[in-house]
Amino acid sequence: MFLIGENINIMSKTIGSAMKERNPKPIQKLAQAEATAGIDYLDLNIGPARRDGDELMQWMVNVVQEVTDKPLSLDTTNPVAMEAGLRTCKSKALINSISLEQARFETELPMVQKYNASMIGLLWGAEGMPRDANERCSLAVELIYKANEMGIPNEDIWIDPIATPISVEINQVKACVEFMSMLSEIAPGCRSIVGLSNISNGAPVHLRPYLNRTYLVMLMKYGLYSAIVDAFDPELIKVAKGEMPEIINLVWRMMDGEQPDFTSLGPKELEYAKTVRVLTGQLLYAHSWLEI
Ligand code: THG
Repeated sequence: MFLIGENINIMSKTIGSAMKERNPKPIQKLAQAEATAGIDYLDLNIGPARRDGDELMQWMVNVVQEVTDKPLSLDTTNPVAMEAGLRTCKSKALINSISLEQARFETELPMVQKYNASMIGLLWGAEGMPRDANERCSLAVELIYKANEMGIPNEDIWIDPIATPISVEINQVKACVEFMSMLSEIAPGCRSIVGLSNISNGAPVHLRPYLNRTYLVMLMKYGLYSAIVDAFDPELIKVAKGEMPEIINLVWRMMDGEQPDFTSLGPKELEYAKTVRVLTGQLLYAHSWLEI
């Protein structure tokens, strides 16, 4: 499993102001910490970057490349900034992301070719968020077709079905898992990715890791290729690397319909088992789900 660190992000207070002030130190410190934590790619999220976006992205890429050789995932809605970043990357970059919004794919699909990059194909349609797994499939087919037409091979397309918060709606949480189980059939050779922390948006901060970890294991059942994650959750990284096989086994068995005897489970197993119940919709989500 490929892990992409989410932490260099304009939404973060320290990083946001470091970007604004062009102060490299906090950004470099975070990049090094993510690399040490076991992350494979670093996501650089500069947001819409309407003013001086190209200069900012180029500066960010240079600042990060001074301290690490990790490949970069570039996240901005500004295509001029995207191209400036791609020009500056030393290793094969990942464009985060290209959707079916016309303005986006018309300008950015050619960049995948030109810079020999990979792309995240975000399943966001002309009418916004897909409502279920089938709509995700149609969007995936359409997007892959357009990319293939431009000469982009499937292995450079990382499909993102868009993970959504459990605190908002369970059906979308299930649809994302269901889609993942269908992807290898509809798009052989394509890769997959999710923004994992989306699942726990709106949950109390100290409880977010339980949702993130369990949802990751659930998606891994269907061969999830990569995830954008919080680099500073060591247990998440462990489980992603397959280092907790007994936990992975328990989650997968529950997804196949097995109901384990909760009184026989250890405390760590219980955390995951209880969280599977809410993420599969067997139990309605409430912030107190671990106490039930
Ligand atoms: N798909 C793709 N890209 C994505 C997402 C996706 N990029 C953005 C997002 N979703 C994934 N990245 C994050 C980054 C941060 C958080 C969630 C998802 C987050 N941050 C904390 C917060 O906002 O409360 C803390 C921020 C801080 O202070 O550091 O939750 O789905 N392709």
